[in-house]
Amino acid sequence: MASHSVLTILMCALILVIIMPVTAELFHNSNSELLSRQRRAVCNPDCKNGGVCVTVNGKDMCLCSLPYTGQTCTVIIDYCTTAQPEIGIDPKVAPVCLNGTCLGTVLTEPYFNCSCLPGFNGTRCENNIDDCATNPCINGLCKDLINNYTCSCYQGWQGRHCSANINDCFAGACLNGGQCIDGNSSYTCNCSDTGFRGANCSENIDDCASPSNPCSNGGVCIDGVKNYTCQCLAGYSGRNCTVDEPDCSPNPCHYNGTCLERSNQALYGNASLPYPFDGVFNYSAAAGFVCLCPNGSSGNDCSINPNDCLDPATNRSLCAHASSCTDGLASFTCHCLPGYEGPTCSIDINECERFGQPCQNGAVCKDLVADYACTGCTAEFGGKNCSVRLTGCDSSPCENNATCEPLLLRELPSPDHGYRCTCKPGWSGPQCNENTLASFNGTSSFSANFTTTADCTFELSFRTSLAHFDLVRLSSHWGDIRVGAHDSSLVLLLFNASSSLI
Ligand SMILES: *[C@@H]1O[C@H](CO)[C@@H](O)[C@H](O)[C@H]1NC(C)=O
Ligand SMILES: *[C@@H]1O[C@H](CO)[C@@H](O)[C@H](O)[C@H]1NC(C)=O
Ligand SMILES: *[C@@H]1O[C@H](CO)[C@@H](O)[C@H](O)[C@H]1NC(C)=O
Ligand SMILES: *[C@@H]1O[C@H](CO)[C@@H](O)[C@H](O)[C@H]1NC(C)=O
Ligand SMILES: *[C@@H]1O[C@H](CO)[C@@H](O)[C@H](O)[C@H]1NC(C)=O
Ligand SMILES: *[C@@H]1O[C@H](CO)[C@@H](O)[C@H](O)[C@H]1NC(C)=O
Ligand SMILES: *[C@@H]1O[C@H](CO)[C@@H](O)[C@H](O)[C@H]1NC(C)=O
Ligand SMILES: *[C@@H]1O[C@H](CO)[C@@H](O)[C@H](O)[C@H]1NC(C)=O
Ligand SMILES: *[C@@H]1O[C@H](CO)[C@@H](O)[C@H](O)[C@H]1NC(C)=O
Ligand SMILES: *[C@@H]1O[C@H](CO)[C@@H](O)[C@H](O)[C@H]1NC(C)=O
Ligand SMILES: CC(=O)N[C@H]1CO[C@H](CO)[C@@H](O)[C@@H]1O
Ligand SMILES: CC(=O)N[C@H]1CO[C@H](CO)[C@@H](O)[C@@H]1O
Ligand SMILES: [Ca+2]
Ligand SMILES: [Ca+2]
Ligand SMILES: [Ca+2]
Repeated sequence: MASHSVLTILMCALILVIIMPVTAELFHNSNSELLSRQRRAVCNPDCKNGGVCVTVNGKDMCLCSLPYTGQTCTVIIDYCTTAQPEIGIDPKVAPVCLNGTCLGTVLTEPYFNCSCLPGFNGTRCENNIDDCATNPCINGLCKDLINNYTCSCYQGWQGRHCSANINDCFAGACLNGGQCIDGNSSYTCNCSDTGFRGANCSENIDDCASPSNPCSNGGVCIDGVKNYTCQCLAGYSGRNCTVDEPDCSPNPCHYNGTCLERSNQALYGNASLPYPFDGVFNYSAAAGFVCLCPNGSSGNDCSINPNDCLDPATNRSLCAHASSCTDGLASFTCHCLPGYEGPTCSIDINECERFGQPCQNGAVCKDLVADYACTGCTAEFGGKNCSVRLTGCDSSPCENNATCEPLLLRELPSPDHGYRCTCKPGWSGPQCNENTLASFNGTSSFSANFTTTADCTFELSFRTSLAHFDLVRLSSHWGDIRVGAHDSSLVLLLFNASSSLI
């Protein structure tokens, strides 16, 4: 009965606590002071475990502190099954340990001890532990489970923790040798050094445009892979067409013609120069050269040189007297043979005049070709100029009344004199001091006896003053053979029956 009263009071207090906890605490304290004052007067029984004895309606009773109950507060309340309305526990509605097992009563609040199932914690195992708290999903969204979690991976990732990157690269993903770099549900291509660009390295980088056309002098650029080729216009060469090919070196113009290089832009726009320099420079017509030919030559390279040696009318050489001719530029040169002069060798040099009438001692000068002759020189003189007095007979070398004729054997470098003796009959030899074997005048003969029968040589020397005579005459059946003189020359004359002279 007593305990019932206590419970009623406590129930009343607990209701107040729920509504207004601070007030309830105050109430509880003042009530305790009241009770202890009353107990100090007379209160039995002896309350254990911190229970307080109070007198209610004249009856003493223990006011136990939790979790104890009973008359002397020695019974422990089983809070695994006891409702605790003040903290919302009602085993009739839900177990004390929501996701666990209640191990029993403990002395401190909340007076029960829950052993939680894996994945739960909290005093009543009411908390499903957040297994995602440690962010186990590296590349995905975490879903908390009971003592577990699942990861829902971002695109491109896989694995329990979404840590495995799905290789998005596939064969042929990057073209032209580009390096595929796996990404987050994607791939990228590293096109560097391939000469291509674009997402898949499919776009050939225009090397002709980076940074500008590399082909100089009008060359056409052809894009390659990491490269380009220049198609140079004629007259230019080199990888970039920067080499202006030398067209005037060495000078292609003959006869020292002036060479104008068509690639020399400074020459253009000059009305006094021939085509194309009178116009505007054009790269596509910059190959080659133009020759300014000296007078007398023509042609692209001044190699045409008309032969000025020929008379256009007769087509014969303009150089007279068989002289040779050298063609020049609008000119010709005659190379005269000795004795001729003048531009066309037409002048026969009068050597008599040229040498100042060289003939002396009354001789007359006669002009010859490249020479002269002195005619009418008296017997006393000789030499080219009739200037040498002949002294060969001065010493009277001819004997026996022979006639002496002086001779000039050699004029230069110093005169060499000689003589010729014309012997009287009966004499011979250079000085006419040798007897002849015989001499004839008119019709006479000479015979010699030979005593030998062996082969012998018969040598006969003779001299005659006759212009015509027969020295030997042999007659035979086929004709005559005559050896003799004819016009002062020794001749062999053959006469036969039908013709007089062979
Ligand atoms: C955890 O407790 C709740 C509420 O009592 C219950 O619905 C659920 O089934 C429990 N889970 C397990 C794994 O016991
Ligand atoms: C709850 O029970 C466990 C296991 O028996 C024990 O280790 C723990 O100390 C208890 N808790 C309290 C508050 O008594
Ligand atoms: C449950 O446990 C986690 C760590 O294991 C802790 O951070 C959390 O505060 C606990 N929750 C409760 C209600 O005890
Ligand atoms: C946690 O979940 C995974 C699947 O998500 C499962 O394979 C694994 O066995 C679970 N672990 C536990 C302890 O239940
Ligand atoms: C992957 O993509 C998602 C969005 O789709 C992004 O939130 C995440 O940070 C990316 N991860 C990496 C490693 O780029
Ligand atoms: C691309 O490739 C080049 C060489 O092939 C390398 O030097 C560079 O670091 C790479 N870039 C990236 C972003 O991988
Ligand atoms: C061609 O031009 C490129 C770029 O303009 C340059 O790097 C290179 O040295 C040039 N080559 C020659 C042979 O001039
Ligand atoms: C670029 O092309 C030229 C011919 O056009 C060639 O001679 C050269 O070797 C090429 N260079 C490279 C790096 O391929
Ligand atoms: C060309 O001219 C130079 C100097 O003007 C000269 O030395 C050379 O002999 C000339 N050559 C010819 C073939 O005329
Ligand atoms: C030859 O004889 C004749 C007379 O018979 C004579 O007159 C003449 O002088 C002679 N001639 C010579 C060269 O002796
Ligand atoms: C050697 C000789 O016959 N001498 C003669 C030369 O001629 C003269 C006369 O003309 C004679 O008297 C010589 O006897
Ligand atoms: C000139 C001379 O001596 N004549 C002689 C040649 O020989 C014959 C006969 O042997 C003589 O009779 C000649 O006198
Ligand atoms: Ca050139
Ligand atoms: Ca000429
Ligand atoms: Ca002459």
